[in-house]
Amino acid sequence: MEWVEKLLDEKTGSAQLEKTFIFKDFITAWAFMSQVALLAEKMDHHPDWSNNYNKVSIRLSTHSEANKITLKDRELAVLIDKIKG
Ligand code: H2B
Repeated sequence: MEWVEKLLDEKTGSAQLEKTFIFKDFITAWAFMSQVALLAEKMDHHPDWSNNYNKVSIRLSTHSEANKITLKDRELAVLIDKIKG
């Protein structure tokens, strides 16, 4: 599955990139989240995300740009995909 661009508000144009990653178990999902967390901190760009056992759902947008999708979100998305492998 690819990243999906979801429009959140037609008036403001706020939107987010969304993707759900599925792993074999919780500990593998958590290892992935740990790597993404370190990357996000390095980039000063952090995901909104949730975890349910072996599933990690990630949403990316740029708060300082009216919660729109920017190059920073797209760059983080590419690097997250690389971590997933
Ligand atoms: N993460 C995301 N996803 N979007 C942002 O606009 C953002 C962030 N801004 N992480 C950063 C931190 C900002 O809040 C700090 C103050 O630099």
